[in-house]
Amino acid sequence: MTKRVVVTGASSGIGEATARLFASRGWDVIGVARRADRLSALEQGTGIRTIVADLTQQADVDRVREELAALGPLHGLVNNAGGAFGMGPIETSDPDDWRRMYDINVLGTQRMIAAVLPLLRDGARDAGVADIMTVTSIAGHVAYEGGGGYNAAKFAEAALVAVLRLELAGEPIRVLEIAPGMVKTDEFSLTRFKGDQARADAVYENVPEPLVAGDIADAIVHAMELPGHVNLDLITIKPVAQAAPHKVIRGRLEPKA
Ligand code: 8X3
Repeated sequence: MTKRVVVTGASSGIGEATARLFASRGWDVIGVARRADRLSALEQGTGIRTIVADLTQQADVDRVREELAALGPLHGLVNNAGGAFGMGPIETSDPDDWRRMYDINVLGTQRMIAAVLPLLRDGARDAGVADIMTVTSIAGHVAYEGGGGYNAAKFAEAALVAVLRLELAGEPIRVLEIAPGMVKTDEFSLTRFKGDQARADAVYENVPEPLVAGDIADAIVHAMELPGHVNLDLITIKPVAQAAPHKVIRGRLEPKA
């Protein structure tokens, strides 16, 4: 049986890598994102279908639900769309950045879950299990200076996942969270620093092997391909060089003499 999965934020980074990996492993994949040009590139040669949508807009999410309902049962939802805007202290943060972060990281995730739960229940009937995987962050679990609105949004998103797991208890639906630490992608830090490439590059400077999008995709697909009774629940994933959001080693990792 071919399983069907929806991946949000599929136009770049973790979402794109996850959509591609699922497709290469035989899943029927629908990628959702705002940028049409990137989504058509994702479709080329992969068999991935895409839907252009902004998950901060309820009308877009309603359209996504209609398009998905026409395809049939759904076996997985990967809530990956999100991001950080700004990294200033709370005292000087822009509330508009906070609002945008809450809107996409928290409300976008809530909207998608609400929209596709009936289809996931069809998938669970069909395959014995269905999955809701949400990509949060270590910033959803550990506060750090400058984390401000991103910490607040990701803590809220992690809380949403925890509540959902309680509310869906009794159904064959796994509620999973993956909380990545430092992942070097083209856009995460560039977006956070509003296009300042030098500041974005400095985040990863001399860090021995930060994670890359493919590492997170591997973990997501692994978790969702495990036998249906096994729930990885909360996956925290960091490069070895990162002990905490605020403790990152630069230079070589070496055993002590
Ligand atoms: C990104 C990880 O450490 O920058 O979600 O908060 S961190």
